[in-house]
Amino acid sequence: MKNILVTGAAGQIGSELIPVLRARYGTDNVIAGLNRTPLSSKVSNAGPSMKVDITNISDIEKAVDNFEIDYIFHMSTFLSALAENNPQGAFGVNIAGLTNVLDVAVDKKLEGVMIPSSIAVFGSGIPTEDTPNDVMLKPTTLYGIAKVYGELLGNYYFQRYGLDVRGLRLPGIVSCMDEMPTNGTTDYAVQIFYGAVQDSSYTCFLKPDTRLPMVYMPDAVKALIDLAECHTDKLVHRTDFNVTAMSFTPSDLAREIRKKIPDFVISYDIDTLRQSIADSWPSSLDDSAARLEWGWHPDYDITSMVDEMLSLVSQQLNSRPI
Ligand code: AKB
Repeated sequence: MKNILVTGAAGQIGSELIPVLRARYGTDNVIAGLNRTPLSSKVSNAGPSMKVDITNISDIEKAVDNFEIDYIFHMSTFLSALAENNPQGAFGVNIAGLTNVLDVAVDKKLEGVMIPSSIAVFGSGIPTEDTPNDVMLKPTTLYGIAKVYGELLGNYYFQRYGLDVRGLRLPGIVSCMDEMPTNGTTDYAVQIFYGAVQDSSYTCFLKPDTRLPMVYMPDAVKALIDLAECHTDKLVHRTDFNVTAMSFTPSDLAREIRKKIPDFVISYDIDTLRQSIADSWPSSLDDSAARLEWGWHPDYDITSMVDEMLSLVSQQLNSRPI
């Protein structure tokens, strides 16, 4: 990888991935591709950026030509609840846009593309605890269907055109940032920290016992880069690695936060759409394929993640020190 384009640069993951890639590959060699949302200052002040609407193939072609791109981290996506609320938009970005990215990568003979998948690929008829990597995929959400399409199309472009497409199934991602996730099902696990630091309280839209797999952002960024950089000979899977670091419920997370903020109170006001999406996803994942094939191992568990999140959010909000 010499010159890298990151699509979805203004999003939850893109805005955290870019500074790490720039530190590794050089500021001028990592191009922030964004569409509507403005870039966070961390990204915009530091290096090149360009408007890339992935539903418009010529935007992707121009970015690749102008910056002599040889690798794309394709991070733009409509998250789960947003996709249910705006199916046309989700078709455009998550299916047509993804296909555009892969088509440009083949035409311009790029070295490779990273396309993150999600725990949303899973649906009914499989174990929900330690869900294995290789099971039947029957998602019930548009977002999940599009992610299965991405995994399969990525494998197909590898077999058919030799394009090195890789991807992993990210769980919910906890992060402290300028950019909040936009209408995902696991967003509560970010919002809760802002409620805890600001008001010692949070109203959660999922039920107290909804257990989902999760990862802290520095580990998610590490996973994306490690998978992109690992030697291809090591890979048996390509676009569909389960990846996880922890599994918890809203009530587990509240208990952990209470260790640092004893008066923290959680209440519940259930969002039926997001609850039904969460209920269709696994509670925990078996990520042994990722561990075996490219050495995945998370650095953070729930306790170290909560400690760091509370102190970062508190610094960010310039509020009481935790
Ligand atoms: C969402 O909640 O939609 C995402 C995901 C798990 O893919 N964070």
